Amino acid sequence: MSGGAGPTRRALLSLGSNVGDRWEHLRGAVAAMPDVVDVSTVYETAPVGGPDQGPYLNCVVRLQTDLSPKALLELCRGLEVEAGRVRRVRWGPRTLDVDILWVDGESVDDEGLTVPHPRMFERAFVLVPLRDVAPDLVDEIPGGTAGDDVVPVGPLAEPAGA
Ligand code: A4P
Ligand code: MG
Repeated sequence: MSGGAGPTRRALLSLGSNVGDRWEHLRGAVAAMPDVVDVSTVYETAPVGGPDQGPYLNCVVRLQTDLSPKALLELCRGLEVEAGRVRRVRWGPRTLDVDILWVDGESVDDEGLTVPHPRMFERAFVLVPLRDVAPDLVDEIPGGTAGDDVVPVGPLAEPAGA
């Protein structure tokens, strides 16, 4: 897929949810995504930044796609709308956040879109699931290990009923 003209390349998207049926928000988004080739384990993670808020479920999805970074951002926004996301505060609680982490060979720094994601290498809730599906991007980086703040829960296909 998906309608673009270029060759496909690897793209990595990060998903997070800490409001409502967190499993269903992640599962629904992945089911609606084109070109998915791999999905990390789902992790329960302590919130980083923002107001006092509940724990997140986070995962990372690997696509093999010809969609441009801009088209991927539109895809991410559409999935967030589908999950009923309302933006109130930065880093605040959300039904679904979908961020573009990385697209092979792409570097974008526009208003409204920065790829690679500027904070991806600082955060265990990104690095740990990213290692599951793209270990080459993470192996040189400290901090990408599961711990008290990032706990594996299970594969997306077999929710633990959380
Ligand atoms: N934007 C720019 N670059 C990108 C990109 N590569 N991918 C713009 C997606 N969006 C990108 O995002 C704000 C704007 O970023 C968008 O309009 C888009 O054009 P947002 O989703 O509205 O707001 P946000 O997510 O609150 O802000 P931000 O800065 O993206 O947040 P972060 O850094 O992603 O952090 N703790 C845990 N445990 N798990 C989490 O998933 N997430 C966050 C959000 C904070 N703490 C968390 C988690
Ligand atoms: Mg976001």
